[in-house]
Amino acid sequence: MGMFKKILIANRGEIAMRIIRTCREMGIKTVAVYSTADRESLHVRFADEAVCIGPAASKDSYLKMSNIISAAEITNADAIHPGYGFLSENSKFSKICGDHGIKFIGASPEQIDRMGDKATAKLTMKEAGVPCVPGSDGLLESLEHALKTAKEIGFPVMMKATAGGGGKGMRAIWSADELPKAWDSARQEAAAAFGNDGMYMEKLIEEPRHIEIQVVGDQYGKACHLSERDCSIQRRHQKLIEETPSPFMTPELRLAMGDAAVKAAEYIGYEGAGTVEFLVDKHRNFYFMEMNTRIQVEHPITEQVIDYDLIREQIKVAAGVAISGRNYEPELHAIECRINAEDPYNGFRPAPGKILVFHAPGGHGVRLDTHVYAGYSIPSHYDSMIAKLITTARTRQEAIDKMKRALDEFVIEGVKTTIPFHRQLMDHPDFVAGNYTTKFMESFELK
Ligand code: MV4
Repeated sequence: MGMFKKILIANRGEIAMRIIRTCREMGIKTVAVYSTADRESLHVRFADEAVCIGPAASKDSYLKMSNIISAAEITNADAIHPGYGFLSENSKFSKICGDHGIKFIGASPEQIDRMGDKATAKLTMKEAGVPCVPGSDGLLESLEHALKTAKEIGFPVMMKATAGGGGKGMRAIWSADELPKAWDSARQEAAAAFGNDGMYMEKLIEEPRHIEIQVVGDQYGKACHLSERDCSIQRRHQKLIEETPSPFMTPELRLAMGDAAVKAAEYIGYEGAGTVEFLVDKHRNFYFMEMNTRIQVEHPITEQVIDYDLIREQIKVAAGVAISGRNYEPELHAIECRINAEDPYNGFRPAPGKILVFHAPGGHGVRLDTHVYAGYSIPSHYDSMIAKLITTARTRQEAIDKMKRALDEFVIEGVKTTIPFHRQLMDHPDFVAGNYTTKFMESFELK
C-alpha cells in the first residue's frame, strides 16, 4: 500500500491538532474539515488545506458522512483519521471510506460492530480466554430471565445496555424487588439513547478501579500492548484525570492484564490502536469491561512514559507496516488533567465564552495538548474540553509536584475552567496516596 500522501482529519479541537502534528513530521499532507463555528479554529490554520463541511451543529458537519467523504474526494485524500468521538467508532463510516477506496485509520466495520455490542464483545472475550465478570450468557430475554439470572449470579448485580457504554442504561440492583422497576427504566433509557434496549447482567464489582490497557494490532495478526492507564477518577462517566503507571498495579498484575489484552486483540485480529478496559477489584482480580476501537483522549500519558508516538503508529499500521510486537512497560510516571471550560463551583456546567488571557505552563516534563489561544471563542456546540495538561517525571510524587507547579502557572481568563478543581485534587490525601477507586468523586468536596 505504501505511505499515504494526504490524510483528511475528520475531527476538530486538540485531537485534530495532535494528528496534524504527526502527519507534518511524517511528510504527509493534511486536510482539515471544519464547521462554520470553527472557521477561526487552530486546526484549520495548521492543516495544508481546509474544507468547510457544514453549519455548527455536529449532525450537520462533523457527523455528516456525505460532506466528509466529499471533502476527501475533492482534496484527493487517500486516508481519513477520525480521531475520537464523532465518527471514530461508526461502522457505517468505516465501510463508506472503504467503499470509496479511502483508508479509514481505525477499525474495520466488523470489529467496530463486534466490540460496540457489549454483550457480543463479552462473549467474544470469554471465547478468547479473557477474564470476564460472571454474568448472563448474552442478552436477557425477559424480566423472568433477568430474575433467574440475578439469583444464579447472586445480588448485588449490574444490569447493562448492550448498545451502551459510559454508564447509560446501567443499573446496580441490590435485591430482587428492585429488579422489575430497574428492568423497565433501564430498557426505556437504552431504547431512547441507542435505539436498542438489549440488556445483559453481571455480578456487581464493588468499588472497582478502571484500568485500561493500550494495544496496537497490525494487518498481519500481530498485537502488542503499551501498558496501562488508570482512569478511575471520573464524574458521571466523564474521565477527569488519568495516570500511568496505575498506583494499584503490580508487576504480576501488569503481566496478566497485558497478556489478556494482547490475547483479546489477536483473537479478533484487531488492526489499529485500541484500548481494552478492565474493572479491577480490591483483591486485584481483573475483568474485561469494554474494548474501544479508537484512539483515546488520554493516549498522551502512554506516549510520555514509553517515548512513543501512537498516532504515528496508527498511520503506519493503516499503511500496512508490521508492528515490532514488543510490549512496553512504563519507564516514567505521567499524569493528565483534562482542562474543561466548565465551572467546578457550579456542578461543572459548561462555561463557553471568549478566552481573553492565555498563558501556557511549560518547562521540563510539561506537555500541553490544546487548540485554544487568547482571543479564541469557545463554541457551545461541542464538548467542553479545551486542553490536556500532562506532566511526566521519574516518580509519581515528582509528577504530582510538577502538575501542581504547572497548574499554578496556567492562566486562562475570560472563561471558567476546571483548573482550580485539579489543583485541589493534587493536594487530596487519598489521591496523593494513590488510594482511590471509581467512587472517589462521590466524596470529593471542592473548596
Ligand atoms: C460495572 C461496575 C461494577 N460492576 N460493572 C461504568 C460504565 C461502563 N464503563 C461500565 N461501568 C461500570 N461497570 C460491574 N459488573 C461499575 C461501573 C462503573 C464505573 C466503571 C469504570 C469507571 C467509572 C465507573 C463509574 C461508575 C460505575
